[in-house]
This record gives sequence, C-alpha cells and structure tokens, in this order.
Amino acid sequence: MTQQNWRKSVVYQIYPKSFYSPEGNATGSIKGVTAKLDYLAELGIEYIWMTPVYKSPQNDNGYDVSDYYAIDPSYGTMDDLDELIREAEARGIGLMMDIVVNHSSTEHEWFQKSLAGDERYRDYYIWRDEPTNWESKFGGNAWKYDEKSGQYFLHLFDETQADLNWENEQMREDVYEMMRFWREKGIKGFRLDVINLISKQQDFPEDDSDGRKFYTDGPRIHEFLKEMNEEVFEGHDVITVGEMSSTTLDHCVRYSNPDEKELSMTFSFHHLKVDYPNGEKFVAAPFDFVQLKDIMSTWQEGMHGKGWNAIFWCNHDQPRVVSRFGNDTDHRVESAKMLATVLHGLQGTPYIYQGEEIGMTNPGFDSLDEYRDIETLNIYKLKREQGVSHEDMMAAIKQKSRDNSRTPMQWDATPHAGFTSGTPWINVAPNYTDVNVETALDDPNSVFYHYKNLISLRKELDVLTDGDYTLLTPDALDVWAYTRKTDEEEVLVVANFYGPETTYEIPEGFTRADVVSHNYDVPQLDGTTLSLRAYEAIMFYKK
Ligand code: TEU
Repeated sequence: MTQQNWRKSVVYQIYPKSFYSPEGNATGSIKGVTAKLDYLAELGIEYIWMTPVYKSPQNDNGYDVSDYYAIDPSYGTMDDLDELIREAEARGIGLMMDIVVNHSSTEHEWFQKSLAGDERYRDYYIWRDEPTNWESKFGGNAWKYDEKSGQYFLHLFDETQADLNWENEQMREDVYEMMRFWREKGIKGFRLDVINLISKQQDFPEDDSDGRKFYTDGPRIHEFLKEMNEEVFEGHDVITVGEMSSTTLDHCVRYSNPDEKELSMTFSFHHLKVDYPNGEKFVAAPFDFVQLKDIMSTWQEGMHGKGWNAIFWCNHDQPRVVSRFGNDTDHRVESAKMLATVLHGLQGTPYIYQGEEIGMTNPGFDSLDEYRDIETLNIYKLKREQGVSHEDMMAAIKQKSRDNSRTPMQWDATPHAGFTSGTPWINVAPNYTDVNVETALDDPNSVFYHYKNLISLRKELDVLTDGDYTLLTPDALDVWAYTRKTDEEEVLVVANFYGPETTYEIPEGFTRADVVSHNYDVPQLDGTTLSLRAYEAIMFYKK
C-alpha cells in the first residue's frame, strides 16, 4: 500500500487472544494470526490492526504494557512477529501495531523506577500530593496512594495502568524511539490507544463531573501529535489512526487533516453511545436509531474534504453489532449484511472486527462467572455496592460487556469452534455450530461474501472514497437512505433497519441494473417506489 491509495483499503482488526491457537492453548497467538492470513487475503483486506501483544501482566488484556520492546510469551516470540510481518507483506497485507502510551503497566521498569524515586523516572508519571475527584474509566477514583512517598499517581484506567507524564520531554523521546523501533521492523501502521487523553490540564482542578474535560483533547495535544509525526511518521509509508475518547468533530478535523501533519484518521465513539441512557453505559436499553443516523451523518458531513474517519461498528470494546443494531435471532444474516452495506458506503476507512464478517453475535452469557473483563468485573462490584440489583446488572452486562466481542473466533463446528484444542480462556458463543468460517466459505450467500464484495467495491468505485455525503431520511423511524456524489458518479444506499416491511421513494434515475450490493434476490422496485423487506439493504451505483 502506498501513501496515495490507502484510502481505498479496508482494515481488519484482530484480537489475538481470541483469534486462533494452533498450539492448543487457552489463548491465541501470533502464529495463529499467521496461520489464517490466506483467509484474510481471500476477504480482500489490506491492513491488519492487531491489539497489543507486548509483554504485559494482562490485567487489561495487554493494554497494560510492561515492556514495549518485548512480546508477551503467551503470544509467542519476536521471531513469530517478524514472520507475521513477512508473511502478511507477501500477501499485500500491512500490519498495524497498537501503541499504548497514555499509560503503562505499573510493572513497567519506568514505573518501578518512578516508584523508587529515581531522579530521571519519577517525573515519567503524574504524581500529586493531593488527589482530585476525577474518576477512572473503569470505575472508582482515578488516583492511587503510594504510602512510601505519600503521593498519589493518576490512572485514568485500572490502578495497574499508570498515566504517563507527556509534559516530560525525555519520556516523549523514549516513546518516539520505541515507535521508530517498530517502524523499522516493517510495520505499516500505528493504532494509537486513547491518544487524545495524553495532555492533561496542569492545574488538575476538581470537577463537577468525572474530570474528562481536563484531559480530553487537552491543551498540548495537537503539539504532541505534530511532534510525534515529525519524529516517527513523516516521510515513511505508514498510516496512523488515533483512538479519540469523548472527542469533538473540530478536534478530529485537525487530527486528521493532511495539512496539519498529525494523523491519517480518527476513531470517534459518539455513534456507539446511542444505547447509553443519560450517558450511562451499564444500563440495559434499546438504541436510538434517529440519533444514530444523526451522529454518523454529522461526522460524515463535517469530515468531508477536511479530515478522514475511521468507520466501524465493532471492536474489542464493543458488543457485536448484529446483536446491537441488527437482529441476531430471526434475521441474523440479513441484518449483518444490511449493517455492512450501510457502513461500507460511508466516507472513511472501514474497520472490520474479527468475526463481524461472518455475522458473529453476542454470546448471551447469563452468569457472571463467564465474564473475564476487568471493566465488567469492576463495575459489577461497584454498582452492587451502590445498591443496583444483581438482575439489573446482569441484564446490562449481557448487553454491554466488552466480553461480548472477546469470545473465541468461530472457525468451524468442532469443539471450541476450532479456536483451540485446549480449553479457551473464555467460553465460545453457543451458536458456533452454525455461525463459523467453514460454513460461511461454503455458502455463496453468506455474510462473508457480502463483505468481500463491499471491500472490492471500495477499491473499484472512486465515489466511495471521494463522494460527498447527504442523508435523505433524517426523521424516518426505520429507513436510512443516503447518497455519495462526485461530479461523475453517484451511490445511493437504502436500508431498512427493522423487521416490518416498509417503502421508500428513491431519487429519480436509479434502476435495478444499478444495484451493486444487495442482501435479497431481486429489488422490489416499482418506478421510484422501493419496497423493503426485513433488514433489506441495497447499494445503487451510476456514472
Ligand atoms: O479503550 C479506550 C476506552 O476508553 C474505551 O473504549 C473503554 O473500553 C470504554 O471506555 C470502557 O467503557 C482503549 C482500549 O481499546 C481498551 O481495550 C483499553 O482497555 C483502554 O483503552 C485502556 O488502554
């Protein structure tokens, strides 16, 4: 992939812990990723974003890095990683590494030295005499007391994930040097974990909320990203994506505008909070469809010609989209394809999360024993202490837990879905006997081939890269229709997000012959009146 045409590519996200273990272990490995490269090449993706495989105590499944230069033995060796880079490249696939530098594990040597009061390293982290009332994203106060020094350190995530002090220039240089090490290995991209949280307002005020306004898109963030670009990315064939927590459109335009020289693109999450009543995640609730269209459309319009979106429904922190915005019981296949069509028609780079391409669902675990995630377990404990009932918490967890996306990849109908011959670290979703890669590859009408077609359309149709976006149905309670247009080409996407049949008047000039993606046989089009069946979605294209 060159700098010029990466915008036509699709990225596939791998959570290696749950991808494949050829060794028969409880957790997947780097060799497991290499073993499945032909499958990914068949799908047509051009980049793999692999979540962290660095040495780590694994309290947050690798987002707590204890050595940025070493591979965690549970994932294999550095040789395995070199082999993955080579083998991927041989198939035209670039590997993106996940860089976690808002925080490190408290087991990292830097933190250990900081704790010991080492002159150079004390200031690599954020120490204060008094805590503030800021909250950790995983629940509880964000400051932890250290008896020895009588000071508190900041942790926006788990207490074993200490926030790095980006005000310290030497720390920043150490981070850039580490990133150059990975670049020199031949990786083709960086995904930057919660990168918009690295610059904290230095007076550390008390908040009437959880504190996020004092460190989200903080005072020096653009300066730090420009510096990182100069030190690491500039002049090299790498793409970059920043994970932007609770960000704004204006900041994302700046992060991803090529003239600003910061990043290639940004992830934002507002569209995945449409089932958070009053902003609260751990409450079971339906999603707001009109709001979903509104938010995504605002970002489509706002980034057009200025910035670049990373577009996605799923990742390792989100429930499965077919269970969330589709229908994973009566219309799993239709609704998985519908959601894929809507996403791949949009401006930006699509990210597909492992298993999404075969329509994997939430596992529906009822018992807390089946959950593993540190966020889920922390929040359960906290909410129970605050008096929320076990039943209400379990309903919320079943719908919202990050473990919904972390169950093993379903390769075939053999025990443990072919993920491992051993006992997996987390249970496999019970529907693996029907929903698996082997079945999908054998069926020309599977979700897999629908994704494959959409990925190839992204490469063929320039309008999917360049076209401007117009939402045609802002108020409709069931239909999302939009166009993408350039002077030469036009795409129309029409999707029914629900089960009951509905009709939609399409703009003049599109015919059955213009259909390039569809999840039913023949479109029910009478003049300009389109009748849509359950979760039906059509993409039209004309020159
Ligand atoms: O996630 C950042 C983040 O804020 C979330 O998506 C988080 O999971 C959510 O707020 C919880 O409700 C990134 C990683 O993707 C996630 O896996 C890590 O746990 C987190 O950073 C800390 O490194």
